[in-house]
Amino acid sequence: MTFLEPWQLRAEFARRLSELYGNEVPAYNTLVDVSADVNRDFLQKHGADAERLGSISRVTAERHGAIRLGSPREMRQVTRIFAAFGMYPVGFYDLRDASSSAVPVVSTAFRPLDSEELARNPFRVFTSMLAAQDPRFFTDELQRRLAEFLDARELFRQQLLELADSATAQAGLPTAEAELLLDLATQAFSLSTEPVDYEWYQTLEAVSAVAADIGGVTSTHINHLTPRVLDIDDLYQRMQALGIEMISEIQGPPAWEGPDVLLRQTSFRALAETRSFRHPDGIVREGHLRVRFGEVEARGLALTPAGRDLYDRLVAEVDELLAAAPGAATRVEVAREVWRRGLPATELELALQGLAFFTFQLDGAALLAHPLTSTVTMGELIESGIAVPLPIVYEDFLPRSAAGIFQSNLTDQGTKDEAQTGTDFDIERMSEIVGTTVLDPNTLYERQQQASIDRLAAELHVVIHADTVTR
Ligand code: OOG
Ligand code: NI
Repeated sequence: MTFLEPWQLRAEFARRLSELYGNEVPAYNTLVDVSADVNRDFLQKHGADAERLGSISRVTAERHGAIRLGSPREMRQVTRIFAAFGMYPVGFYDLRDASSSAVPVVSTAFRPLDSEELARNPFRVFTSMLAAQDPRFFTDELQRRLAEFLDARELFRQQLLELADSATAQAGLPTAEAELLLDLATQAFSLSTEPVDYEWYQTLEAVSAVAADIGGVTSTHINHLTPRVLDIDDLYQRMQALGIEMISEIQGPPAWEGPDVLLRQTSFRALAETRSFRHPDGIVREGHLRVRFGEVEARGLALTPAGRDLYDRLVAEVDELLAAAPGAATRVEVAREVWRRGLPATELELALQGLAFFTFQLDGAALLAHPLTSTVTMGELIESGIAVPLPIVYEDFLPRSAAGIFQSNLTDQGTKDEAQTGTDFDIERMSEIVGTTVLDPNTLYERQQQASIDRLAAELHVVIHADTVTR
């Protein structure tokens, strides 16, 4: 291979980060091994059906990473680096109000956009930026000190940024340069051995452990790297059987008989890692930090805006029921009941009600049995079996789960002054920050679904009219 295309660079980047993180956090390797076992057993049990939401080769290599940066300048730089790997910002997540602990960050996720690119390697990185000017978390004085500290540090070397730009411009790089890009990019996310300023770290930690993890050190690092499994309940049980303490429950939708939607995630608690600290007396001593953990995820169907509204209503109903009868049942038990009442039990029903995104495959035998008129609706094509819906997998994140993941690893609530008004952030503001349009995930899923409907219409020589499915 003399030239590496973006997807090849991306796959190799993910592989190297995985190797790096496995050396830094050995428990991650256990998680990856158990995930591989779970996936192999699931495939054996379910055959081809197991691959409905992604080929086994994709799922086996699939990871998401999480990183945390300090400023718009750093966000713009990382955007340039990820572009070299064919990863672009998708979605906006505001985690500042999503949990009761102080999590002063706003986030986006960098990922491939096209289904072909995702199929080749779906590596994505959940990227958070410290909301360093939010007065609910940081006093004026602290804001000033933070800005000074963040302005002075350099997370990404000039050479790395220039190589990344060159890879973006050429849609890839010749081997020798690719090698250098990959080295520098991987290195930029390794845990630094440089002593941490003890007093400064403590000052930030009093506000939020997340703020200290981001703004208390002069470099960045991977917070976690997450493999994907086809059966997260099985994974959870196997990890516990190995004596690894998991967080108390699986985040996101409950386990139930119907289709898996969106994203389910769980993690083991952050492990104590040795770090060196420079104390006010000038002496460097060893200490421990618990910030990095292991997470695992299972992905389900992407929901349409209507489906997502329904999902959000169901989640709110679960909250209400739990609040009305605290301790009577676990969140997961309550959610399962609410799901059974509220969510269609089959993929076909989700498709007919326009609640999830699909691509469509033509069934020739069904077509022979049902002669078509020149105009039809998607609903008619699905009901007659002519259009077979194939689920589109959810490629993004959930703010509440993300906040739950952050929170489950905080031992201290931190502080938040609710009397202050928070700084405004939204997807447009995030676009300005990263220097390129942050895409709305729904636009991407809709585009993929519509392209499939257009192909079907062309194959069938019919006009497909809008109905629930297509709206
Ligand atoms: C990111 C937490 C969010 C997910 O999978 O939802 C996340 C972080 O802890 O930095 O990774
Ligand atoms: Ni994560």
